[in-house]
Amino acid sequence: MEYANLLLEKNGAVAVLTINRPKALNALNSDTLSELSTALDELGRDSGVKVVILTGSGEKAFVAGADISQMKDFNCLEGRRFAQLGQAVFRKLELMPQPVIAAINGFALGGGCELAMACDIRIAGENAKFGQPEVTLGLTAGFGGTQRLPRLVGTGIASELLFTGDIIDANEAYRIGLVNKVYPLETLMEEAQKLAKRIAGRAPVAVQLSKSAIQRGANMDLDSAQAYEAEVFGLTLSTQDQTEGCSAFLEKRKPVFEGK
Ligand code: DAK
Repeated sequence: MEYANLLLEKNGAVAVLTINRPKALNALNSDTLSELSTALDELGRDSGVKVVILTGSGEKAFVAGADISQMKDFNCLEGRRFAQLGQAVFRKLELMPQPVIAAINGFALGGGCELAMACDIRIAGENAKFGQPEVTLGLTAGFGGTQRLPRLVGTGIASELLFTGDIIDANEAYRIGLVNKVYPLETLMEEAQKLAKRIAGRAPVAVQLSKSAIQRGANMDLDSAQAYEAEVFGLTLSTQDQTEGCSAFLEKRKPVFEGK
């Protein structure tokens, strides 16, 4: 499918989804969010795709936020609809079967930081900048930032970022645990691909069930989450990949997983 504001490239088991509005620093307007929703559905249905990399077009921005030019004229109800659209798309990222790696190649501000936080793993270029500057615009974060940022970095640091709107660089983002790794921008996509291929080489059903246990378990109490983990673990024992993985270990050879 063709998208006006996205590029979707599938290469074997890894798909690269690029937000492609470089002139507006890849800001998210409602059309882009709707396309993102459709693209995630398409990828989620594609059993050939094992890992998705999400990035921004150009060398300056991952996503510089929700589109301020569109947002400024919203009335209350339109604002609520926009927030609901963004929240639904970001939740879709968390609940789609495949892991999603955010390759953050520049500004990840406001909705851009929130988009990165909805991905499973974040790696950043040295030029990346992060922040939730909504309060500088008279807004609150509207795409889950008040919820995901404290869960990722703790309430104190999240509150400071959300109350000040301060922008932090990639090293500070690494220090507070907002990103897993920082690379020179020139090697960011190569590193993202390496990581994606490493994950894609593992048993696909087990990887997807791990994602499900992490994401769904995060919203459960410990007992319910562990019960879900036990169900998920039991389910892996019904897969051919589990037989292959354990046999390969005992036979001292590399496993060949088929996602079955
Ligand atoms: N929206 C729209 N256009 C943007 C944009 C954005 N977020 N960010 C940049 N652009 C556009 C600029 O207007 C400019 O367009 P032209 O003037 O060329 O037409 C072009 O991208 C290049 O930007 P600059 O010329 O400003 O580039 P600089 O290198 O000088 O500065 C910058 C880069 C990232 C520091 C600067 O562009 C900037 O501060 N951008 C705004 C960053 C920001 O504040 N982002 C957070 C947006 S607020 C909610 C739902 C969602 C949200 C809140 C509530 N509800 C419904 C309740 C989320 C809010 C946000 O994300």
